[in-house]
Amino acid sequence: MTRPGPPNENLPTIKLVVVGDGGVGKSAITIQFFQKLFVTDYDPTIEDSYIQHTEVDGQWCILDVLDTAGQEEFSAMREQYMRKGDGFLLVYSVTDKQSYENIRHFHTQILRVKDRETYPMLLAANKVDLVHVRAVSEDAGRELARSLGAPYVETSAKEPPLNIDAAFHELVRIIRNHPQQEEKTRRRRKLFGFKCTLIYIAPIQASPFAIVWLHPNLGSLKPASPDTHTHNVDAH
Ligand SMILES: Nc1nc2c(ncn2[C@@H]2O[C@H](COP(=O)(O)OP(=O)(O)OP(=O)(O)O)[C@@H](O)[C@H]2O)c(=O)[nH]1
Ligand SMILES: [Mg+2]
Repeated sequence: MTRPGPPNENLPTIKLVVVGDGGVGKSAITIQFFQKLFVTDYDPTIEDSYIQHTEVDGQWCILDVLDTAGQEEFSAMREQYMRKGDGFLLVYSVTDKQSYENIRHFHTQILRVKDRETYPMLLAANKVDLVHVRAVSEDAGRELARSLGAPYVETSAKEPPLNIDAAFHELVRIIRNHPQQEEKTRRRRKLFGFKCTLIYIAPIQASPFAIVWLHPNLGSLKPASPDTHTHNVDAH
């Protein structure tokens, strides 16, 4: 008997964002999850998007995954994609100590952009198949995860893949179970919900400075949208 496919209507869309340093395997993990193949070449990503119907614990959803750029020259795009994510896969490579240390920066930046004390995240220690050049131990990885308050998973995108589906599914579970009580977890309250900005105006008679109150929606300039490639993949 064939299993029923995904229902056509009212499926929730869950947006996952894969972050981490350049070369740690974000694209390899994402392509292994969506296309079931291992990409051996390193082709630095600018931004790629993948969409697929996925069933996790008997519940279907539309999984919208953003594979981001790890290279430093694209770091200006980070805040923009961080705003979009419902949950984040924080990836480092066990062969690259610096990528492990940089995870804290991604974690801090996500919480700041989201203005929360906690947010759904999963720490993935990738390339564990490369045992002979491993530079970050499992203990160190678990310790980092504990300090960030995120679950830990060891992954390999290389054949045979290790914990790739498990990582994405676990992140969906974390998002589903994360309380939506925005107000309670706000890191700081803005005074009356407004931002205060000091601007310089032309020197007239009185003070050359003026205090200007900006509504939050008007207070930030959004950078231009980067080129985003979208891949639609069949359900598996
Ligand atoms: N052995 C092994 N190699 C991997 C694994 N994951 C990725 N790689 C290799 O590491 C290199 C970089 O992988 P990418 O997935 O392109 O890295 P990335 O994090 O997407 O890099 P950016 O797009 O620059 O941020 C490629 O040559 C991959 O084949 C893994 O689990 N095991
Ligand atoms: Mg990439």
